[in-house]
Amino acid sequence: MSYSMKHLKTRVCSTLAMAVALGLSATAQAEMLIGFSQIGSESGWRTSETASIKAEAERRGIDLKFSDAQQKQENQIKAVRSFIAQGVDGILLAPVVETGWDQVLKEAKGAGIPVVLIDRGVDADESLYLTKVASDFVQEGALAAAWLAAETNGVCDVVELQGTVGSSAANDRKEGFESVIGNFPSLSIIRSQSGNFTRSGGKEVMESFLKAENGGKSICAVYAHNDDMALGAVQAIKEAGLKPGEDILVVSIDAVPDIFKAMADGDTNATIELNPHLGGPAFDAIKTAKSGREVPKWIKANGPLYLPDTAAEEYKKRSS
Ligand code: GZL
Repeated sequence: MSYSMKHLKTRVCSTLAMAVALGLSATAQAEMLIGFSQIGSESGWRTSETASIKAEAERRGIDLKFSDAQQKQENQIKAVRSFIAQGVDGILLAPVVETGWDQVLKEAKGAGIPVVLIDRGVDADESLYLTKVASDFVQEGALAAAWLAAETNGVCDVVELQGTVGSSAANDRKEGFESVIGNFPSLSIIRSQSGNFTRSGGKEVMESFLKAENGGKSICAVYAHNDDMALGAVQAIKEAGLKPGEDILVVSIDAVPDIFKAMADGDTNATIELNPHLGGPAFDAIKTAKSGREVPKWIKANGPLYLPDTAAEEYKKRSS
């Protein structure tokens, strides 16, 4: 082998060795190793939540192992078991539905690994998880209903686009909305079905409601458990020859950038903000627990209601 080839080989080997050493030292320096089982990417809000949590982990020097469950609980359970096997310092779990978590949460607890529920809750003993970092969905549903009652003087036949069946977000947003409209005898939900938090799901279900309700003429408003379904409903209402935001009022939750564009265009009427920046409080909770200090069982992250008067400005702020 010629000198230059031999020299080149030595150079490549020493560079590789240095890269490995640097890589190992970087891993060794990671503040924490955290597993994150995310539901999927079903909505604009979910995508921004994932991006925010990844960015926060990066900023803190946390080594984040990410798993996208494609909205399947069995994939989330597999991911949590894999994180346990990796001996992570903590687990973030966004539970797609409320039930079926006891066994895997017991396994994490048995391994001494704290689990932080992020964005949604579970129907399991509180002792099985460290804390829940999430909004109060009941309050969000109640706020949506209070706005609609004020907007319609308590007289409105509403169709409801529910979120994922069995999810705490859908269950609680429905509960909150119904708790308020129960005070208004002429404000009622005439049809309700899940659009699974997706834009296409919202459009399909709204099309069926319009067909069933005299082309939509007997529908006063649509309450969508998230903005993506509301935007799908807006498309269906337009295709039925009606004016969304006028012929049929539209109220939803999440406050994603596109809903502010729709509001500014007069197609929707109100949205309630759902904070996607849940990584910071979640990582802090794990650190607090590891230092032996108490963590509250629910770390709330609620947001305000937005109306068309600030929509253009909010859209500009959020889409830049
Ligand atoms: C609620 C969250 C919901 C959002 C949807 O906190 O779980 O799931 O409202 C998302 O956009 O799909």
